[in-house]
Amino acid sequence: AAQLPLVINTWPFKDATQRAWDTLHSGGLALDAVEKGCSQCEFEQCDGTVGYGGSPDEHGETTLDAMIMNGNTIEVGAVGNLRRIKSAISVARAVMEHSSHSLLVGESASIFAQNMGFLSEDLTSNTSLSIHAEWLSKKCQPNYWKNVFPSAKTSCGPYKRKEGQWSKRHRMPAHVVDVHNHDTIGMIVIDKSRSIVAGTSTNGATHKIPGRVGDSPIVGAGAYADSTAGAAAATGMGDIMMRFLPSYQAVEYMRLGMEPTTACQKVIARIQKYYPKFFGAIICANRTGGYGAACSKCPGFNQFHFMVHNPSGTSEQIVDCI
Ligand code: SD4
Repeated sequence: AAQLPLVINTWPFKDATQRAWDTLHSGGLALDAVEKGCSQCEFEQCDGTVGYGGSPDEHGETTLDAMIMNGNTIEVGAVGNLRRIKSAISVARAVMEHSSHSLLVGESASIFAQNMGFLSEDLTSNTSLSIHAEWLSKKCQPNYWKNVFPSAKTSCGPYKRKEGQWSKRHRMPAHVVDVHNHDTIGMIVIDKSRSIVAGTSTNGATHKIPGRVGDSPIVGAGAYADSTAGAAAATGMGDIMMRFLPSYQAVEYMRLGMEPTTACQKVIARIQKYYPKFFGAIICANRTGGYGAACSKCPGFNQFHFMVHNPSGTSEQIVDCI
């Protein structure tokens, strides 16, 4: 049976779940719980795909995408392509609370963060440097995109790009989000007062073209929250998923009375109509604390793991992909 409060997040990022739960337990609001939970992953560099030191872009730089949405007020703060600042979710919250804007990007977002007192630091690590160096040393990358875009040619690194020419194939990043290179933290928290907050944090897609912003900081794509209906958060191939506003869609399905699991499945099925082998998953929670998840089956990905914490305890849950 549905119970409140509820913390649910993508992937088995247990410490993030615990941190969010502890935040609620010590009197924090849903907003604080989502911020602290996602911060925990940024700090731990969950799977190398959240926080600093992972997913280097074509130039070897790690940049971060994050958002937070308050489902009571429908306020949002987000950052895309954030440079040199480790705590992306907290900067997103600062955008929400200390500006009248919803999304800041790139160097300007970093300057905003610095002005707000966030520490400016190098986001590269030995790991991200070696991922980048290895990629540069290879002539052509294994083309995961073939599964998604059957017509795609082998995609190669930036050295193959002719100056000033942006052919169709070069619009695809050489090697981006796949099952071995996944993991945005997406988190939904419902506190005792039934406030619903959703958030995301990620370092995006490996070897992305500098300037690429994924789905995670896009309202309705990476996450959505409306305390009168529910919330959702997505993970996977952001370049594809953001075209469907999956989180918004899932919340709207729940508003119409659909069960969370069904809402998640319908969203995944819609994307599959256009991209049958895309890699992605979504988690959903309705306003009473019911929750669900769904994922898209693709090579190497049959099951999706996510975390749940409510008054009955904490558990890692597994859903079979459709
Ligand atoms: C992105 N959605 O930037 C993110 C990455 C991700 O699981 O979630 N991977 O596309």
